[in-house]
Amino acid sequence: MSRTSILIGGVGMAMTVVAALVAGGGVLPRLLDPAPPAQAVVNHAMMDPAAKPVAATGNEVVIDNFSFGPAMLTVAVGTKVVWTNDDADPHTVTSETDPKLLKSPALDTGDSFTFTFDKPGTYRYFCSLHPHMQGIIVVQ
Ligand SMILES: [Cu+2]
Repeated sequence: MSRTSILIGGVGMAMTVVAALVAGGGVLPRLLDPAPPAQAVVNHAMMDPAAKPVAATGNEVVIDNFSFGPAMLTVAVGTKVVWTNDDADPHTVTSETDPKLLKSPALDTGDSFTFTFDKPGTYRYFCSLHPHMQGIIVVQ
């Protein structure tokens, strides 16, 4: 065996080791990847089975097409939540249980209702005009 072929063999083995590290570790290519666009990150998070619950954040619920969106909203204690009716029909925000913490008047198109949640808990509500419309605010 010539000196050259030994050298080539050594290089080849070194490259095999690197390839195995890359394939097995998975960390190196991730670090080298350019940052994906923001949209891709969101999609990944939504599809990642480990990323749950998929509770929405923010403090706004939009009423449209006879539904509350998001149907489930998680907020921190002290958050003022705003419901806005973007639907053509009037709707209400009404607690499911008594005493009714949430008790909005009928909200016409473009009307808003706000409520500040001071205590942690799970608050279920519905529209008293269309009881099949239901939503949940989780206060943590
Ligand atoms: Cu309604």
